[in-house]
Amino acid sequence: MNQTISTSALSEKFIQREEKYGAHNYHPIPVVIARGKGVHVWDVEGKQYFDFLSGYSAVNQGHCHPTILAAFMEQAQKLTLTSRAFYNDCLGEYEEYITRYFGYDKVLPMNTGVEAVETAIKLARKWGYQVKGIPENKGKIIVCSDNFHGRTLNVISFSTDPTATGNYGPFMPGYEVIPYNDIPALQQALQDKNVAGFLVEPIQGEAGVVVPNSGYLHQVASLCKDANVLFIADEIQTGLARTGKMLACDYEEVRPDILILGKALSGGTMPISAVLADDDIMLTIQPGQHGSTYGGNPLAAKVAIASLQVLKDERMAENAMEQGAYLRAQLEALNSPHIQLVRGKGLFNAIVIHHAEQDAAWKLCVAMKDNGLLAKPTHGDKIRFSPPLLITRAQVDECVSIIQHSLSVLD
Ligand code: IF1
Repeated sequence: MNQTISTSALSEKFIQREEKYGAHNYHPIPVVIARGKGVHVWDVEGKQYFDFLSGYSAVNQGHCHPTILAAFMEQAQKLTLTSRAFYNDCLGEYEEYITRYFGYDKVLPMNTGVEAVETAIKLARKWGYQVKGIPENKGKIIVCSDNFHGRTLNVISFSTDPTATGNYGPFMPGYEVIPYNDIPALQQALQDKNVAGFLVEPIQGEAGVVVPNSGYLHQVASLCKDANVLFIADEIQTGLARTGKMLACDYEEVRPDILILGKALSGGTMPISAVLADDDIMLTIQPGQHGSTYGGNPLAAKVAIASLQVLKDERMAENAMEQGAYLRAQLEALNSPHIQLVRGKGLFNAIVIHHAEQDAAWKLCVAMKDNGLLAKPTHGDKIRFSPPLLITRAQVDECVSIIQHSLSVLD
């Protein structure tokens, strides 16, 4: 190793190179990660951290999970992509596996989360015209304020976050925004006979882990059913054991008409997303009417099966439930004047910072980084705490002690 480069200077080199050659669409915490294993990552200087972001819940199974990597490497040496112009010998196995896993007739495989959201909206519109009988081009989708469903022009068309939408217009029509967690507003919006679907996050992520009232999803499902409107759940972030159940919808035993999954479907190894629905909805899309070059590729098929299997085999939902409750209790027990609120379900949590300084959450995240724990502020005063789902109780203790120690920067 070059003796003249101090450890922080090494990180600085990586950071400056990204700054110079990469678009400035992110403002990362100043840490350069080079390796990951389970709940830990290591920076280029070899310093170890707990990962409390888990790639925005893509790494629920932990970094570089051996079973997922084994499936990846085995398939990568045989066949990676055929396109959907031909059949491949993995896709059917995956389709059968995931539809049985979640109890739907069919799956439509895509890559990124936002592509799956786009797919769900296209499905809802087609169903609206072909099954429900909505007049041509009148179809409407209801969404919630403070939603986050991705970053395509269509999907930001119904964002209420000016940072996401500023100077990107004109936007796509056909959406109505209602407040989140507001049943009367939904009832009102459902009066319109041209509504095809209601798209909702079971817990709002980007808004700062906003958990709706108990019973909300149940009422949503029943109101949508009564109005002949599709209940579309974006479980891209809340799904796959993150919240302590396989799906956040399982808490209220509701079954969305269209279920959207992404992120942890690959355990963080590649972009894999999926839309699940029954035949009356899914078969409204016919050959040539939708697709993707990479969607349903054999590598993704094998990786997704392994990623789902690992969640069950290692009881990750159960562990998320147990460690999440413990984490929230321990954070509350800190009784810190700087923590206004601890909220979440399972290992999908956030703290709301109470402090006069605007950048207090950022400062705390930098202090936690220095002390060996990585997290990122969202919407200024909130910090998400979502470690990989295999975290142990002893590790939670260690993390809470790091957080406690770090909070002193706000004194
Ligand atoms: C970024 C947030 C998390 C999502 C839900 C769809 C998507 C996402 C519920 C789109 C993506 C990510 C993307 C990431 C930041 C991030 C995020 F803070 F913005 F809200 F995770 F909490 N539906 N969420 O959460 O999935 O196309 O990205 O695969 O920087 O944009 P994608």
